[in-house]
Amino acid sequence: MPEKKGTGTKKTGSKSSPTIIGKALPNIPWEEKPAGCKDVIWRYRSNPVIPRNLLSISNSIFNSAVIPYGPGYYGVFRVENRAGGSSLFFGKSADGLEWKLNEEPIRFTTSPYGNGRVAGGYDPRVTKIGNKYYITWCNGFHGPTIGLAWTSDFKKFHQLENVFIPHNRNGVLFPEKINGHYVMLSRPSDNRHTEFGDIFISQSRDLVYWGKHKFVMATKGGWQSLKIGPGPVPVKTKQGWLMFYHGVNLTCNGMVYRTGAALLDLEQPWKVLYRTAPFLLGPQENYECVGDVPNVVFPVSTLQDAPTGRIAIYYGASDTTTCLAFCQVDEILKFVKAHSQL
Ligand code: BMA
Repeated sequence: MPEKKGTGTKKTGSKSSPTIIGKALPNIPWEEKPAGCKDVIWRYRSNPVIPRNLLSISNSIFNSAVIPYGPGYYGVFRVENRAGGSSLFFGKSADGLEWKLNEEPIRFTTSPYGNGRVAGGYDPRVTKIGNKYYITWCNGFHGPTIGLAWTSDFKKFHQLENVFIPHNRNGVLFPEKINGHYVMLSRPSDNRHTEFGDIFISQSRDLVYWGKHKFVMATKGGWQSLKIGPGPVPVKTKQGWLMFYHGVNLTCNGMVYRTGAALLDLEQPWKVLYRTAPFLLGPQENYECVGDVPNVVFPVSTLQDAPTGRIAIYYGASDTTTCLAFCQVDEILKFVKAHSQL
């Protein structure tokens, strides 16, 4: 039946309908862009959010994933202890800014590799799909590969089989099934400080058997010339999946890690619609340039508030601390499109 005019039916495509397809998060950690700032991503004034020595045993706390839970936030943190080991720790916060971390690493209640085992490894991401929170991370298993576990309460953690055979890093699960498949971005690597790396996508019906592997995007000139890898869980927008990623170049002083953004097709996320030629965030502040690994900005998770388009990005700084930055979705999308080079 044709809609009658002027009956007050719901407007579609109105200017005010939010760009982010997702939930409201009214208590998202947020700071307005400082006056005079010309960048599309700006830093939290009180960075770092988490100092390296928050725990008595910690050498550094960085590259960590945060997710809304109940009225506040939960997170899975990469903690390097003072013996040089790296494992995943659980933490919580009421506001996303002040964090309390457990003193002990996460242990898997059930695991195909041995129940009760410590969650060793690094660079966790957390993705909510349905009622479960999935953790993907770089798991040591005859070389780095992608580990996978789930929890519904952050008290009991259940490890599943590793996703890939070595060597692979940066496994990032999309926050919903696409065409009936779980979909994961990753970056095949080697056993060392890999000097290559492109982004690929893999699919699974059951989170056990992975296939339909496809190429997504490769390195490019300048700041992303050595390797690239997916960062936070992609943000669903009306214009595509917004994927922040890290890009690396090699200098006479070592590797420099910066952040870019790309827009992927909603239905076929291996299709890149736009991709920034300039980086959006790079090591400039002292805490990003000086630390255990200098000149590293490594984005790992985002929070977003759909109605306002606010995005908070958690990133690791110089492999030492956890920091926070902010952006507005419409401004990012405009920038990515205006400066795109595929
Ligand atoms: C990558 C990972 C990251 C780290 C980065 C810079 O290979 O190990 O955890 O932040 O190197 O050292």
